[in-house]
Amino acid sequence: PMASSEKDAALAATPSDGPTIFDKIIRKEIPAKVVYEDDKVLAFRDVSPQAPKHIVIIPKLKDGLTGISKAEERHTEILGYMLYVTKLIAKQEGLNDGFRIVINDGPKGCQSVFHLHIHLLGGRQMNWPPG
Ligand code: D5M
Repeated sequence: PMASSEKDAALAATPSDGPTIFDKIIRKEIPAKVVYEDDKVLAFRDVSPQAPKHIVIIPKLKDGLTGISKAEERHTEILGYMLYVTKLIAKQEGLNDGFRIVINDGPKGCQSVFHLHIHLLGGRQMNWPPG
């Protein structure tokens, strides 16, 4: 289950369009375990893994995408591309028997970082319904 501190962090987080910790990761100002990078997206291991494999996939250009709830029609190309890259990473990570993709949005979705990101989770049996 999600550690309560993670949930508390999400509930305490203030939605904002300003820079986030992910900008520092993109600029390599703080270290991250990068598993995939190209000109449009960056993917790295989650610092607080909720599964044996837990990877965060982000667009390098936020372009107003603080979260999926802020998506506009101009974002459809990057959104589709992020899903495709997520599939490539799942394969790269050997998640051949299945995996979970999650996008948290807003306080009730436990979003804590306001730069759109896809969570890729795998390496164990996932459960449904999720917590
Ligand atoms: O997910 C935000 C996720 O970002 C959460 O699972 C922790 C992760 N995170 C936060 N800071 C870092 C750093 N510095 N490296 C790697 N991963 C990080 P949310 O969906 O907003 O709750």
